[in-house]
Amino acid sequence: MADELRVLHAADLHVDSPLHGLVAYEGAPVDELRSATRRAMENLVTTAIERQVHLVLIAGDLYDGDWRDYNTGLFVVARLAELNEAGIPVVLLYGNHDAASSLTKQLHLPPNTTSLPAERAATKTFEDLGVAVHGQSYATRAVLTDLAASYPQAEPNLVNIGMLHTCFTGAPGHEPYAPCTIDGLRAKGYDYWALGHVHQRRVVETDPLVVFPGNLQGRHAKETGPKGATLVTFTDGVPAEEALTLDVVRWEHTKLDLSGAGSTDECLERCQAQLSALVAATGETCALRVTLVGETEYNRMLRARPDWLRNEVRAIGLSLGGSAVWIEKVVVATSDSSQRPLTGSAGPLAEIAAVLAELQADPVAALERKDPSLDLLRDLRKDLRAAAESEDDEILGPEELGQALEDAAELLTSLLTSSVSADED
Ligand SMILES: [Mn+2]
Repeated sequence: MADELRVLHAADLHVDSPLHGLVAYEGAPVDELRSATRRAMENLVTTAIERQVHLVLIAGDLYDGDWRDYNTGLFVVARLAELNEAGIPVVLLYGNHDAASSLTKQLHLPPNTTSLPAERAATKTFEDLGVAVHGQSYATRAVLTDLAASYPQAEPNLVNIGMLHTCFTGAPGHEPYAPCTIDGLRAKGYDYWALGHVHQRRVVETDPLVVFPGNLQGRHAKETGPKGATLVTFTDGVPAEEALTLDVVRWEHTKLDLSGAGSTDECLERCQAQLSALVAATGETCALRVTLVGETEYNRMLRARPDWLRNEVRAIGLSLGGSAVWIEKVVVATSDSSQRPLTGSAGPLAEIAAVLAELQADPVAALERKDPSLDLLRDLRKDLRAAAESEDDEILGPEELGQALEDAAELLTSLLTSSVSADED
């Protein structure tokens, strides 16, 4: 057994995943965004070779789903072949996204790569490294049993690693895929658990060490912050983990403070200064959701022309130079305390205010019962329209829907109150 054993643990590569919400506009780094999952896998391979790791583990959802064509498979084979060339073995298993039942196309993998079977838990032993890797793939998309329960006990005198694609103990609103418990994992006597499925990096437990490395590359606006893999170094059999950042496009949400801005130009100058600082700090291609905040008398103007504002912010992104910036969305959350609220007034405005309040009280229910009042707001807000048509709860959850509704209500309010003011003048 080597004195020091280095294992690179990745999961949820989702190679060739479509990037949700990718709107192409002139100058946007669309190619960089589209190829991000592939470039991140290239980083994984380069890093494995540079850090001279002994073993690479991929804990499920290597693919996003069925391949559009064989090129997805060929890309992955070519990357695994580079590791083969470098003498680095790979053990992988398939998860809910790339379960055997979901993939209609298959290719044989290079000889360094072992894919763990879906029928039963299996063990791949590397005598030269002194390592036993245990795990099981998903046979179907929805595996709801505790797979780990049938994993074998640790093999004596070896470093034992368990690989598992799992929701762990579960989270509200998520399917309970291959749930497990920390006691169940501990009972196997392994030295390290290489988990996959949860896209947020998380060290679940330190004794034994249990880690979700998170996904290798963020794929949409909910997957913010640095992404990558976990390097596990075993010294005399004792593991220590180190998070490696390997993504090529960084998703971020940023708040730009426009408090007290005295003109629309000043609003834009403030955006420019704050975005430029952020992009310099990130140092790579950014996919940004920009939220404008603060108390400004230009609140109404900012809200009234969303299309103009979005493109002004895109233009700022393009003019920053250096790293490429793609503006995913511009959210206006500014306020103006001098603005007259709708509530309290009598007549049609008060009625509209009441309808809005009802919708906002439970936006999800309003959406489900296809409340006719939503139609008006949908015409005002593209994302609200998209929410009504989308079934993908990953993209627009109750929180985002509430926000979209709030924005639409604000916009409607400002449109209505400005026209009323104009009539009064
Ligand atoms: Mn998964």
